[in-house]
Amino acid sequence: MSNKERKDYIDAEKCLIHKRKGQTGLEGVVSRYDDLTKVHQLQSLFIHGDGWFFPFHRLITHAHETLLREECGYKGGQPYWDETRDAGAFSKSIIFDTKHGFGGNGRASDNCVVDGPFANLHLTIGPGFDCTAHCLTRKIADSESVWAGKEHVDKCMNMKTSAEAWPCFEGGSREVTQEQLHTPPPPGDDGIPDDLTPYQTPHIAGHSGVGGEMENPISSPGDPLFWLHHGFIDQLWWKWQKKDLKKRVKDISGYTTLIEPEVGGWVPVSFDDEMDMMGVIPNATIGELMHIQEGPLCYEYV
Ligand SMILES: [Cu+2]
Repeated sequence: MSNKERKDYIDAEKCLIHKRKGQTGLEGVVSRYDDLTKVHQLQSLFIHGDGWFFPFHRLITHAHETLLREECGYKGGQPYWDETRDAGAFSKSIIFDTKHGFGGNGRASDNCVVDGPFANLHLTIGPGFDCTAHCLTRKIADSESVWAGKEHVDKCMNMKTSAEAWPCFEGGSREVTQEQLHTPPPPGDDGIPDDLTPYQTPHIAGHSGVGGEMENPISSPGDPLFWLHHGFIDQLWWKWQKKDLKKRVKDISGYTTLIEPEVGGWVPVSFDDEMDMMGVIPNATIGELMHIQEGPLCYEYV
């Protein structure tokens, strides 16, 4: 992106944060930007480590792009961060440029970001499920960012089914074997799963490589880098789908929740499951979100 394009995008983001009021009325929400963080925060246990991960994050990233365009006059598209280029060396990435990028690492004393366009950004949602006033934090970890590297992406890209590819991209996911579909995992004491895939994956790399707010699986959209990271992850999913599109727009795996359901038992994801945007943009079903140019979505990756 040219410096002008970068500025237009960041200016629109600042408009959502500072000039547009939140409309959901949910706890902790002040700005229109907060509405998005809130939609993610409240549903964290249903949109990570399970079959809703890919479609939910595809829709909420689209919601973000929609708000930038409709409410802040942005004319461009949602950019993504090709993290394969910076894997292992996030700290040197131009994305953290203080003039044309997203600002740098958090300061040593408290990890607060104090330079760039989001310097001293005041967050009211998070950390985690809390709604406590705090600063935007980052703690870049180059060693964690290694897992966004091409060899790790390629490994997942070459997997043939969503049951293999999705946990490989996401990490921390509960894989679903055919056998498990008929015999759900045994009840755990604390509801925290112990049969998850490793955390060393392209999706986790972006979160823990940036660190701070981004590393919080619940309130991570508080860092505007979230959208560039999830644009990257969505672009990888689409690239994987396109390798055998007819088959893969019909291929989704996993359960509808990460944790032990209190009632109803484990339910495999369905194309009829609705992704809830809490009024920010219209909801959409997983079936409508499998293709990025059909149904409510209309975009392309360049
Ligand atoms: Cu998420």
